[in-house]
Amino acid sequence: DATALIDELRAKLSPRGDIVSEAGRQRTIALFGEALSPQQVVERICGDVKTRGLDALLHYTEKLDRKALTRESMRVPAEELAAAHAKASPEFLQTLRHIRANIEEFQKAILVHDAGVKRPAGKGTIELRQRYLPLRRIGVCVPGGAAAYPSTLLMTIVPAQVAGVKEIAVVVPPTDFGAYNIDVLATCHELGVTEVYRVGGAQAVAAMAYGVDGLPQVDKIVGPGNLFVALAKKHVYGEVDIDSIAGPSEVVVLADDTARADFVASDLISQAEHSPGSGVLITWHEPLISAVRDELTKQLARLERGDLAARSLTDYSALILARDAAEAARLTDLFAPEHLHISTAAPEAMVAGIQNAGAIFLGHYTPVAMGDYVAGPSHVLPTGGTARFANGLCANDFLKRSSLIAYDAQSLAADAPHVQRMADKEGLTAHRASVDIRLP
Ligand code: HSO
Ligand code: ZN
Repeated sequence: DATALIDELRAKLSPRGDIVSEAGRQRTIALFGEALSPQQVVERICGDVKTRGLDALLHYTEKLDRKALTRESMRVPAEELAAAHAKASPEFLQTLRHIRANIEEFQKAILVHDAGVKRPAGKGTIELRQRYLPLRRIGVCVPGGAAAYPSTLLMTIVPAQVAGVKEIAVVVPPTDFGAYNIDVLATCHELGVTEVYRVGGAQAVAAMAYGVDGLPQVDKIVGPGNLFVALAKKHVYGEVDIDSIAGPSEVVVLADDTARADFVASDLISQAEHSPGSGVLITWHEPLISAVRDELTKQLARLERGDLAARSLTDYSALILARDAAEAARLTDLFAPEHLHISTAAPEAMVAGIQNAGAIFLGHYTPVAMGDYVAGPSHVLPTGGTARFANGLCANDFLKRSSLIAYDAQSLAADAPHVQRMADKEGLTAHRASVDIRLP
């Protein structure tokens, strides 16, 4: 039964911090002298960074990432960023600029602006306004374990810059796919980011949340990461703001009889390639199921990361036959995917019936990769079923708002009776007195 299958997939895909794996047992015993769950590991690391600061950050970087760094060497020197940029090919730089311009265009278009009302009251006026200002300083997590992600730099930093954020710190693990990756460093330089730190994991999140010597505290932490990064962001939330708790990448492909099996298979594999990642096909056109299954086998065999994608597809994926389009939409809402690809003849008509999806890709010629890399909306999106209530990252997430309220003597007098009555109800006499004292 499809509903049960989706529940089961959801359970497998949500980041779980309470499970102690055998590998985890061994590693945590070596590090902490006892077996701990990922959740407990994160609590230890964050607590330690909070109290011991830089020493703890460097200690965990050495133990977990096998890199002995210092206050100075944990920060990528400006010359190294410039050198990486100088070595970048003209084509790569052109692509970075093209993508940056696309993201800027879209994020500017959706940026919210100050708004308010002028309300006449008695012989006076009440002026109300909502004012938006950029956050002062943010921290960006960039993964560096399984692959290098210059695209994630673009998809987090450009929206922040559009919002007007001036100080941006990037943390990226000290790995070949991370802070020693020339494309990652070149992208930082191209975006004008000068603060890049060779730290990752829960310790990097904690350092940015609490601030340590050499890495000042930020106001908000964004960007994806592994389970430890996700749990650490959840842990420090409240001390700083965070974007969301990111889990494995997911796509649901909704397909009708106009969908090509080879296209659909390529879409499922592309998110599974993130490893772990999930690809779910939901169709009401029965022949597509076996056609896609055959295509998956064919395409996986010739892919570079085919074995990784294949493992994800066996563990986290499904090909689901729905009764009709309406049931397909209902199952999609239940799964609440990070990405939804509507591969049907009239995708716009289907969109109207779907409530829960982080990003929606319309039509046969809009694979998720277009959004992952080039289109303009951020690829940092709600996963794990959180699309039920959470949103993809955008420029507005880097703004904070204050409400501005202004009365004059006349409008104060006009509204005074309402304050008096409410203050009396609540028994807060000083509130009332602060109005009474201003009345003629
Ligand atoms: N699909 C990923 C983003 C990404 N894809 C980065 C390629 N590079 C999460 O939405
Ligand atoms: Zn992707």
